[in-house]
Amino acid sequence: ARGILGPMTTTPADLTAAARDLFDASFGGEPDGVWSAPGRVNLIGEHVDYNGGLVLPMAIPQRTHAAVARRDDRTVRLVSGDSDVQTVQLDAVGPGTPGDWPAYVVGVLWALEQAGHTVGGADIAITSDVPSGAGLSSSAAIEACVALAVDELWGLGLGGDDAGRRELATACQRAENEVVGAPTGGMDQAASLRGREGHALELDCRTMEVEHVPFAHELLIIDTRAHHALVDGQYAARRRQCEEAAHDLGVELLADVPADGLDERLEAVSDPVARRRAHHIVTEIARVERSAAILAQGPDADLAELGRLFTASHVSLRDDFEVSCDELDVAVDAALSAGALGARMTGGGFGGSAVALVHPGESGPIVDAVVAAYRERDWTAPRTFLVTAGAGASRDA
Ligand code: GAF
Repeated sequence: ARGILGPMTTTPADLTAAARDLFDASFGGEPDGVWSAPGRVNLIGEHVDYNGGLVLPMAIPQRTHAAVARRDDRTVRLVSGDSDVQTVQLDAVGPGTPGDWPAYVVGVLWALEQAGHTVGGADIAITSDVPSGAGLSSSAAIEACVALAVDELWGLGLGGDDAGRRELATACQRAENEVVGAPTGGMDQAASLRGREGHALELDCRTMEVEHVPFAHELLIIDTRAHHALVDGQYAARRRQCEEAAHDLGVELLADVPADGLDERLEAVSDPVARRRAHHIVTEIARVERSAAILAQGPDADLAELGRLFTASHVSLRDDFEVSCDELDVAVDAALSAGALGARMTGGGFGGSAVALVHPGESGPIVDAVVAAYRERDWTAPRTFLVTAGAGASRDA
């Protein structure tokens, strides 16, 4: 019994129709439109965004769809495929309120108001095939499709170009940081709103400037289905350790630390744990730069070298940054033994997904090897799927 491979069982058209149906069943009638936004996989550059370095994510074909109608009051009614209708008053939204998934939706409205835009209430029905809790940014996908819908329905004029989308991404990140209370960087929201089909996003997280790099290869995503506790606390702890190292090194951001003579430079970091965290960040940024140079070679790109960089990134995340877990390590090791060019955990870690770079048409044995390794350990079977770079957020209907 293989993991799920190949085409998705739902299509974007199915999900658009499902969002309309859910809207009608929950609120009655037609929405003003349906908008969608993708999850993302990060090729390389993990935990680098909040350290101001370069990252290389891409949008995936899996998307979250929102059927939305504008209201004349300040009430937001929202429903998703697996929850009942919830009602939130916009004036009650703020740091920590509301809890749970509605925070990702109304947090965006709140953040846009905080940025000086005029928005109001809405009825919102959400459907999605982005696996949640899988490290594939289902939360950024919700934020991004809601942001694009609100932008259009209130005439904010931001969704039509990259500069405007960058502002929407900032609002989405602020919703997540301040309303949800997760101290993330801005990579995921940028990938979801600014991604381009067939391209990875070379994102400079200091300036939030983007370059779209053609990337046509298929990637194998392995969702370990491991969801570890304490994730939020651990993520925040990593951020603090990076800030501590930057402080000891006398720089604002770890992206300011040159990679040459690193071990000597890092002697200035007094805490050995913070030193290892900084070692990961500085070496990871160098790996992203090399990966970007490889992708710039286009069809002649040296995929074997890119694969080695993937694997080195995993080792560094496992040993220096300590955000991997057994399920991710086993997935990576099994994929490599079965012939993957490279493999690594992707996203925040502590569970979630691994990504493997594979020769075209050769993912079957790799999936078999990962599934067998999980079966041997009596672990829940992983979910696997092949992806190519998908499009950023859009209006669909
Ligand atoms: C999560 C965060 F949301 C991102 O901002 C990023 O830090 C990532 O973990 C790690 O690279 O997805």
